[in-house]
Amino acid sequence: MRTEQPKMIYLKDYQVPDYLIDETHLTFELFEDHTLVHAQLVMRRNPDAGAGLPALVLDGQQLELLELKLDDRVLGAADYQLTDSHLTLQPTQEQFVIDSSVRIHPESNTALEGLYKSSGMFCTQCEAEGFRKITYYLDRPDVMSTFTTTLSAEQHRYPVLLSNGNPIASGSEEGGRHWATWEDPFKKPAYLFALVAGDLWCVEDRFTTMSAREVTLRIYVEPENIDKVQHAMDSLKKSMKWDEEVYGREYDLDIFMIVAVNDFNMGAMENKGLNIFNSSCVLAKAETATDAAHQRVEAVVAHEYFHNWSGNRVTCRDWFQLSLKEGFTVFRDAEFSADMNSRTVKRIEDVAYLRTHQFAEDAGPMAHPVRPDSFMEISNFYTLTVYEKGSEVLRMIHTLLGPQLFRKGSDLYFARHDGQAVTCDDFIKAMEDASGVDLTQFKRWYSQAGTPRLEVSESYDAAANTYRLQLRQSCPATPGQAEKLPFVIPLELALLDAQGRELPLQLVGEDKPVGTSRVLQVTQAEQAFTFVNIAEQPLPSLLRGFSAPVKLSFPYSRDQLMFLMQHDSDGFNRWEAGQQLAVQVLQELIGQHQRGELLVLDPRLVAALRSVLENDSLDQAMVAEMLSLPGEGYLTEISDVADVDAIHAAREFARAQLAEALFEPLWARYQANREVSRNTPYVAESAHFARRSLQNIALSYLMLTGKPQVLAAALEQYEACDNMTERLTALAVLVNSPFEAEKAEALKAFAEHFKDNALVMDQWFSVQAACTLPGGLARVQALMQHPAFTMKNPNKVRALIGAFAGQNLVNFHAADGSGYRFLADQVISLNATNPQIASRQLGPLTRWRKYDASRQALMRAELERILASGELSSDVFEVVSKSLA
Ligand code: 0A1
Ligand code: ZN
Repeated sequence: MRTEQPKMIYLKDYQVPDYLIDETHLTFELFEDHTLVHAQLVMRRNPDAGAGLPALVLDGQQLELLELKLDDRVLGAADYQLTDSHLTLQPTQEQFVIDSSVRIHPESNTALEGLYKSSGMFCTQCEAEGFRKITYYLDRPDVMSTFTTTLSAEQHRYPVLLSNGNPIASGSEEGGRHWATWEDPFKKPAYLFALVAGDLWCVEDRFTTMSAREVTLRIYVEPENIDKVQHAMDSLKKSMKWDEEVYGREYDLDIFMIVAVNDFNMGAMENKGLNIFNSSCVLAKAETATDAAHQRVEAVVAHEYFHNWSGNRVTCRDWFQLSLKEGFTVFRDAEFSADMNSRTVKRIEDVAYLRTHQFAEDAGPMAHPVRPDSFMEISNFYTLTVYEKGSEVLRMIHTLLGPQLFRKGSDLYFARHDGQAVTCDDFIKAMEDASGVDLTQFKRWYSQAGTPRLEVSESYDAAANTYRLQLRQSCPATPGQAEKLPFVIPLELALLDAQGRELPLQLVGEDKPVGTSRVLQVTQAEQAFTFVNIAEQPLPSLLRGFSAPVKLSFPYSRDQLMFLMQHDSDGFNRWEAGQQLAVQVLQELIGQHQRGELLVLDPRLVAALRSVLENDSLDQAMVAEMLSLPGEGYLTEISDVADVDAIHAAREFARAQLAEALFEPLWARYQANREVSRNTPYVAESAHFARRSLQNIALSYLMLTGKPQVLAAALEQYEACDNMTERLTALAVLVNSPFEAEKAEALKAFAEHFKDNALVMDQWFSVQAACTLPGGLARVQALMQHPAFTMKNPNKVRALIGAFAGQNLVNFHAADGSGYRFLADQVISLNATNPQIASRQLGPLTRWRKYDASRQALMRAELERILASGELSSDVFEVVSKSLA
C-alpha cells in the first residue's frame, strides 16, 4: 500500500544502472511463520555509467533487515539509510560483495507477488517488481546475473525443492529438514527468478534437441491432479519442436520444469527453466476441461516456453519495452497454434477478441502505445495493447518482410543480442539490417496509441478499364497524444469478378500483373491506388486475414457482403463479410428497438446463414464461427453511445428469429454431430473441436425455440456426454433457459459431482455469472456465499465477479447502478488484499464514456467512491485517477 501519491515514471528518464551484479547467491530457510533470506551479491561499478562511486540504492519492500555486510564488514545503522522501498549505502571500491539477511512472511502474502504460499506450497512471482519483496536487490531487467539458490524446508511437508537452472546438490539436516541447491548458468534479471517448495508429484518425459542434447521435462502438480498433465506435456514437446523448426531455437538447460499453482494473478510465468503456471493453464483432461481450455493450455505452454528465447536469452532493457518480449512471444504462440489447429479459425478468434477488447482499451482512458512512455504501476501495463496489439505489430512486420526475411531478422536479433537486455528499437534495427527494409515510419506503431481508421472508397472507369481505390487514414486522439502521424498500413486485398474469381492485379505504372492477392502499403493520410486492365466492375476483398489492426470501412451493400460470404477465397474475409452483414442487420434492429418499433429481421441474414449451414463442404469450425453473431461487447465497442438494453434485445431477437427460421438445418446438424460425439471418445484435436463447436452453437440456437425435443436433447447431452465441452454447453443452455426445474437440477448435480475440483467449479460460477436473465446481480451475490467461493483466489474472482461485469452486460449495466456499486465494493475490498487483481477488475468501470448520461454519472460516482475509500494501492490509484481525468 502506498504512503504517498504514486509517481509517474517516464521512458525518457531511463539511465543505465550505476552498478551491476555478476553473481547472486541466495539461501532460503522456509518456515511456517516466516522465511529467512540471505543474499550474497557480487557487484561492480557499471563501466557504462559515469565516473566515481555513487551511492548504491537497492530496491526492497516489506523486508525486515536482520544483517547487512559490505565485503564481510558488518554495517551498523549509521552506515546505510533505509526507507520502505530502498536501502542506500556507499561503496568504497569498484568491486565489492554485499551480504544481506532479511525476514519475510510468505505465509501472510495475499498479493501473490514475491514469495507466497498457495495451497500449502511455497512459490514465487517476481515479474515485474516482485523480487524486491524477497531481498534487497537492483530489481530492474537490465541488471542480469547468474544465480545459485539453496532452499531448505521441512522434508515431510515440502519434499520437492526447486529453483532455476540445474540441480547441483541436496541433503538432509537435523530436525527433519532438507535442502537443495540449484545453479542457473545463464545470466538473467531478477524478474525471472523462481523457487518452489511443496508436496508435489511430477510427470516426467524427455526431449532430444536438434543438436541431439537430451532434456528432462517435468510437470509438477498436486498429487490429485497427476491425471490431468498429459495434454500440457504433449503441448510442451510440440512447442520445443516447433521452435526449432520455425525459428531455429533450441532449449539450453538440461531440465525444463513447469509447476502448477492454484493461486496465481495471471496465466503463467516464464521463469528460467522453472515456469510457474496458474493451474487453469496446465491441467486438462476430457472430463474436466473444455476444448477451449485444452487450446488455452496448449497456447500458454507454448507461450511460456517460447519466452526462453524471446524474453529470457534476450530480455527487456526496461519495462517500457515489455512488448519486445510479449508482442513477439504472442505472435510466436499464435503462429504455433495456427500450425497445430485451424489457421483461419485461430485468426478469427484472435481478431474477434482484439476488436472487442483491445480496441476498447485503445479508445478508453488507459489507452497507451505498444511501447508506453510513462506509467505509475507497471503491473497495470500487462495489457491487451502490449500483448495482442504488440503481436499484431509483429505480424505486420512479418507481412511486410515476408517469411524468409523475417526469419533472417529474427536470427540476427537473437545472435546479436543473446545475453543482453535490449529495446524495441534494437529489434526493429535487426529486422531492418537483415532485410534492407526501412521501418522508420513503421515504428509509429510502437509510439502512437489508438486504433487507426481506414476509410476506403472506389471508382470504376469502364471506358478506361481502370479501378481506383481511394484511401484515407486517421487516428483518434488518445490521452497525451492529440495529433497522430500516418501509419504504415499493410493492406492485403484482392478484386473479385462477378463469378467470385480473383482478378490479376496490375497497378498503373507496372508492366505486368503481380499476383491476384497482394499487399499494398498505405503510408499517407490520403492515398489512391489505380488498377489497370480491369474489364468489369470488381468487388474488393479488403484487409484480408486482418492484415493490420485498423477499423476499416467500405460502403458494402448487404448483397455484396452475402456474395463475399460465399465466394471470397480468403477464409477470414468470408467470415468477416458475415460479421459485417450481421452488424448492419443488428444495428438496424437496435434502431427499431430505440424508436419503439416492431423488430423486423432482414431475411437476408437468415438466407446467408442458411446457405452456410447447408454447405457440407465448409469446415465445421468455420460454420460455427459464421453462425456466431457479433457479441454484445463488440456491438458496444462500435457504438458511439452504447444502448445496453437495445443491443441485448436486438441480438436476442435476432438469435431467436434465426433459431425459428433455421430450425431444420440446425437440428439436422446438431443431431448428426451429437451422434458422432456420442460414439467417439474425446480427442483434443482440431477436427473434433470443430464438430463439437458446431454441435454446441446449434444447441444454443435450438434451445431458444423452447421445443420439448430440444430440451430432451440438452438433457441427454448433459447427462450422457463424456467430456466437459458438451457438458458445460448443455449446462449453459439450461441455465439461460426458462426450464427452472431442469436448470436447478443440473446445477445441483454438477456442483455435487465436481465440488472438489476448483477449476471445474470456476466454470460453474462463470456460467451462472454470465446468465443474462433478469436478477443477475442477486444470483452473483448469492454465489459469493457458496462454500467453494473465495475472494482470496484470483481464478474465483475472475470466474464470478469478472464474468459478471465483463460478460453479463445487461445485468452489470442495470439502470439503477447496482452492478456498478457491487463492482466498486469488490474493488475496494480487493485493493487491501490483492492490488493487481483489484485493478484488473476495474476495466468495465473505466469505459464509462461509452454510456448514456445517467449511467455515466453512476459509474463516475463509483470511481470517485473508490478514490475516496482510503489508502489505495498504486495499481488501483493509477487506473481510477486516469479514468476520472
Ligand atoms: N510474463 C508472463 C506474464 C506475467 C506477468 C506478470 C505476472 O505477475 C504480475 C505474472 C505473469 C507472460 O507473459 O506469460
Ligand atoms: Zn508472455
